Amino acid sequence: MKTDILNRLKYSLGKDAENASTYDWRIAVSLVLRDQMVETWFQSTKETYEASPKRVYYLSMEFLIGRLIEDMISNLRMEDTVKAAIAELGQDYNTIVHDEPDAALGNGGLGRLAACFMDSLATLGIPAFGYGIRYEHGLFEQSFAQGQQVEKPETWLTQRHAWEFERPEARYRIGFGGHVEHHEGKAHWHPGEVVMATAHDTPVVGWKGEWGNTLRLWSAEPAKEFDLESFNRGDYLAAGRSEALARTISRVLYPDDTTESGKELRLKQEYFFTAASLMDLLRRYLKDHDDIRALPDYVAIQLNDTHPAIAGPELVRILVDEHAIPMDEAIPLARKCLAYTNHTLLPEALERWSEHLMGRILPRHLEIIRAIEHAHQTEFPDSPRILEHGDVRMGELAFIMTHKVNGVSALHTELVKETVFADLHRIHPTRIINQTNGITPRRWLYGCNPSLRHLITDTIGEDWVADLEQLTALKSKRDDAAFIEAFTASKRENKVNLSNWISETMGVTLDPDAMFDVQIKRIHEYKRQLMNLLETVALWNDMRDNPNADWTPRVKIFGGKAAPGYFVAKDIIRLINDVAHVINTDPVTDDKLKIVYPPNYNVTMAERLIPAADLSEQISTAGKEASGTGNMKFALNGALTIGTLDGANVEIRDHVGSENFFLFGLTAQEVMERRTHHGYSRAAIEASPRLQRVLGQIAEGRFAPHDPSRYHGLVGMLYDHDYFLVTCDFDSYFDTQRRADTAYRNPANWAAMALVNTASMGWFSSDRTIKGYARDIWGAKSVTQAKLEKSA
Ligand code: 26W
Repeated sequence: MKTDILNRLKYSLGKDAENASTYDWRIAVSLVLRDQMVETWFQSTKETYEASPKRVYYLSMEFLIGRLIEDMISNLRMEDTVKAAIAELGQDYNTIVHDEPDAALGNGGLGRLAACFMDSLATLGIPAFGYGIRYEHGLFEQSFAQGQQVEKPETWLTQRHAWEFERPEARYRIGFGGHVEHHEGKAHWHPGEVVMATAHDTPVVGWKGEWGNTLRLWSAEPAKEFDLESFNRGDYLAAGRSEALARTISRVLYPDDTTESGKELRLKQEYFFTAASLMDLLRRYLKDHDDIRALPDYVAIQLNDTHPAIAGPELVRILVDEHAIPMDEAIPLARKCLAYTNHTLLPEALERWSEHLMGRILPRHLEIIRAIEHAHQTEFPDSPRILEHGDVRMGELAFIMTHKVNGVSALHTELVKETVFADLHRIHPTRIINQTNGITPRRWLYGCNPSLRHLITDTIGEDWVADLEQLTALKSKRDDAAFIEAFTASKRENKVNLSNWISETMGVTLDPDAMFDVQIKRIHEYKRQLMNLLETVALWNDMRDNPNADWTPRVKIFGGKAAPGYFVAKDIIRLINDVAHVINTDPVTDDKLKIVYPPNYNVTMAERLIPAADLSEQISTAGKEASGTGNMKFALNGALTIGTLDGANVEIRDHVGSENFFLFGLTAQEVMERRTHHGYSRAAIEASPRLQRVLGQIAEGRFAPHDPSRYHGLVGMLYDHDYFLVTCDFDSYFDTQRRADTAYRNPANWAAMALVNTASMGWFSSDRTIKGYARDIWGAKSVTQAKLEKSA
C-alpha cells in the first residue's frame, strides 16, 4: 500500500513525499483505492455479460453522495492497511480523509436515498446502473451573515474528482426543439438544437468488495466545434456561445426540494439525462439481444420521482420512430420496463409543464403524450387526464406509463391512494404498492459511529453490517449493566467529540452531559423547525422564571438549508439565529440551555451530528413527511425520537415500541379534520398562555431589538394562516418535551430505551428496501447470491 501511494503521488500527481500537499496525498490514496475497486468492478461487469441477468437502471436527478474515501476504505475492508500506510508515510489519516469535498449532487431526502440504494444494490450483488447528472456545481454552500442565509456556488469540481472515469466512448447527441415531419405514417423529429452527453463513471463497490456497479453521470458539452470564424472575426462571445449554452445544462443543481421551478432549463436537464440514459441502456441491451420486444425481461427502469418521467414518452418515441413498433404496442411495452416512486404529497412539488413549453422543447414527445393520453382515455374514459388546463401533469404521466407506483412509507402509500392518485388508484387498484425507505448501515452506523460499531461487533460479531436485523440480539443486553455502561460511554464520547468541534468552529461551549436535541433537515414549514424554536423560547422563559429549579440541561442543535427563493424558510433561519444569540448570552440560563446552528449542513455534518444525538426531532405535520430517513439514522445510532405519527415515524414506533418513543400531536386524519374548523390557530393560541407569551416576545422584537417588527409577518402567519398547525400541536409538543426531560434524568433507563432503538432498527436497512423493490417491482436477482446457491 505504501509503495502504491508513493507511486501514485509520483506518476499521477507528479509529486514526491517532501512536496506533497494534503490534497496530493488524498488523491494518491484515493487512486490506489480506486485501483483496488476496478478489479471487482471489471469482474462484476464480465459476470453480468456472461449471466445476462435482468439489469436495474435507477434514474435520479439527484445523488447526495457526500464523501467517498472512508466509505470505499470500509467497504474494501482496508481500514487497518490504509491507516498503517498513511502513518508510515508520516501523514495524518483524519487530515487526509477530511480534505475530500462532499459530492453534494442533491437537495435532501430523495437524493440521499438514491445514494443509499446504490450502496445496497452493490452489497446485494444486484446488477445495476445509477444514472444522473454530473453537476459542475452541487447544492449551494450556506453561510450566515447577521443570522441570515447566504448562498455561494458549490465548487466540488474545482479539484480533481479522484473516483470517476471519463467515458468519451459513451457520448450521445441529445436534441431539443425543432419540428416534427410526418411521412407515410412515420414521424421524423428534426431538433433545432443538439448537445452532447458524455458519461463519467464512478464504480460503486459494496460491502466486502464482492460486487461492483456503476454510477454513470452525464455532463453536457457542445455538439459542434469551437466557432473559429466568429473568433477570427473577433466576435469572441459568439465563438463561445454554443459551448456556454451546452454546458449550462449540467452546470448547476436546482436547489428547490419542494417547489417545482417550472424553468425551461430544468426541463432540459430532465430530458438531457433521461434521453442519454435510455440511449445508453438500449445500446447495451441491443449488443446482446436483437429482439427489442423482450426488453422488459432484461431491463427494469426506476424513476426517482417525476423528474425523469419523460422517460415514458422518450422510450415510446425510440420504439416507434427508431424500431417501427406500432404505437399501441410500444406504449404497453415501455410500461413493462418502467416503475415510479412518489416522494411527496405537497401539491407545489408535483411537476406540471405547460403544453406550450413541452411543445417547444420536445415537440415529438408532446405528440406521443397525446397518443398515450388517447390510448388511456379510450380504455378508461373517466380516467384523470395527463393534459389539463394547458399543463402536462408529470405525476399522472408517470402513473399511466409505469407498471408499478410506490410510496416510501406505509402511511404515505395509503395517503397516495387516498389523495393525489385516488382516481387512478380506483382504475388501477393493484398498481400502487409500498416500499418503506431505508438507510445503508455501512455509512450510517459502521462509518459514522466507530465507538458504537466496535461495541456491537465485539458483542455479536460483524455480520450485522450486511444483515442488520441481527442487531435484535442486542435487546438481551438492556439489563446488562456493563454493556449499558459501554453503550453510554460511546454516546458520551461522540458528544464530547461534537462539543469540541462546535467550540472550535463556532466558539460555543457545550456541556456534553446536557441532552443533545437535534433537528437536521431542509428548512420547510411542514417540518416545523418553527415549533421547535417556539418550544425552546417557552422553556427559556420557564427557566428564567424559576432559575433554581432542577432543570434538565438542554442543547438545541439545528442544521439545514432553505431553498434560495423560499423566504418564509429564510425568516425561520434568521429567527433561530436571533434567538440563539439572545439565549446563548443569557447568564441566567448559561448552564441550562444553548442553541447552535452550524452553517452548511450536509452529509458529512450529518455523520458528525447523528452519533452525538440523544433526542431526534421528527415533528412534521402528520401527513406531510412522506417518510423521512434521518429519523432512521438517529434511532440506529441510539437517539430517542420525539415525533408525530407521520411518514416512517409510524413504523419506527411500531418496531421500537411505543414506550421507547416520545409521541405527540394530531394524526393525519385529525389534521385534515382540524383544518375544517375556522380560526383553529387563533383558538389554539388563546388556549395556550405559554404560546401567547412566546409569540408576544417574538412579535415585539425581543430577539431583534434593533428591528422590532422583523417577525410581525411570521407571527401574523401563525395567527391567521397556520397551515401546518404549529399552534395546534404546540402544547402537546411542549408537554412531551418535558416528559423527555424527566426520562433523561434516569440515565440507565434512558440508555436502555436508546439501546432498544438501536437494536430494533434492522428492518430499516436499505438492503431490506432494495430486496423489496427487486422482489415486487423489478423481478431482479442477485448475481452473487445465485453464484453462492450454485456453489452450495
Ligand atoms: C421539483 C422540485 C422538487 C425536487 C425534489 C420537488 C420534490 C423533490 C423531492 C421529492 C423532495 C424530497 O426529497 N422528498 C423526500 O424524499 C425522501 C425520500 O423518499 C423522504 O424520506 C422525505 O419524506 C421526502 O420529503
